[in-house]
Amino acid sequence: MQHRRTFLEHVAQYAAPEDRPHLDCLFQGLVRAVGEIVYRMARVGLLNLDGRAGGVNASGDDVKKLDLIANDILIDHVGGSAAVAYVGSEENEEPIACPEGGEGPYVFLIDPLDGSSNIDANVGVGTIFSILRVKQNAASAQDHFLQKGTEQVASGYVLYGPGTLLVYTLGNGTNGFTYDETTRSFGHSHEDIRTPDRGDIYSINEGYSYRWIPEVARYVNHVKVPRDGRTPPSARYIGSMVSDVHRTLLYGGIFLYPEDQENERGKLRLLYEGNPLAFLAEQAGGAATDGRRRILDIQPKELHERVPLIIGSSRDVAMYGEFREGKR
Ligand code: AHM
Ligand code: MG
Repeated sequence: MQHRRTFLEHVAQYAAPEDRPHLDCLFQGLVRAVGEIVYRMARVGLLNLDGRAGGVNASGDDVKKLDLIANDILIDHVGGSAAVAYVGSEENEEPIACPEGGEGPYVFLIDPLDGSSNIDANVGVGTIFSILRVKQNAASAQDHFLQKGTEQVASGYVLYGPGTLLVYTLGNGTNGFTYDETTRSFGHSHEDIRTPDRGDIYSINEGYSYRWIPEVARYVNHVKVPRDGRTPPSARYIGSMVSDVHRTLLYGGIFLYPEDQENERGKLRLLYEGNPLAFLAEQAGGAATDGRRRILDIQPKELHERVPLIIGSSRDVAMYGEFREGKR
């Protein structure tokens, strides 16, 4: 196999000099954590890590589901690095203070296993991460996390699919790497990902159409009809957002998880899902909004706050905005 630049080499080349040693330390922990998750992911049915887990095994030990195991692995390996002062996770109510990284420059945010309800069906799932700097004069641990997405030092996801991919940005483009279990490293496989400015795929849970707000219904009805001699659109909704967003970044189109008549903020979390994916999308030339505002400009008020998320090709996201604002 051709030798490719590794993920850690890429970070060393493109991170700002003051961040380089700290990011290297953090990402070494991430690569180790991914190795452990991949090992288990490939053996879910053999290690009793599927939906049947969650009780007590024959030895009386707690059997944890893979999303909780992934959470523990990431907290151990990344939270255990000297670069990380706090970890915030979709799985934990409160921020976790990291003794090793008490003086570390970063807070690390994770959705440890997004789409985990799909694991039993062997569908691709993902880990989403975001890195912020610790705040000077923070009033509380939570205060470190309540920063706009524009403040992210880096973000990314790991997609556990037929291959394991890591896609990340430091704010100078979006790049993808493929995991090689034999060397336990990621090789550069997707250089400078660019999302087409328009796409032919829309991705939304149509099962919720009974509770859509009228603006969403009008938009979806509009995109379904081929216009201007363009390719007829295709619907694709895996229900595992990292897979859906990864496809959208590569092929173009739009992914929508909007607010609806039952959930006025939608489902997805601003800090653990919205911000990191929005940073990646923008760095690939795409866009991400809540329908009205750029995701990265939203000032978070709570650690687990939810946000409508519309992400993908810039022209498609802009057109959704026109429908959402009632202009069309
Ligand atoms: P999770 O973080 O609890 O896994 O929820 C997020 C997931 C996304 O991966 C996916 O896009 C969405 O939930 C699917 O939700 P729904 O079944 O409501 O369409
Ligand atoms: Mg999630």
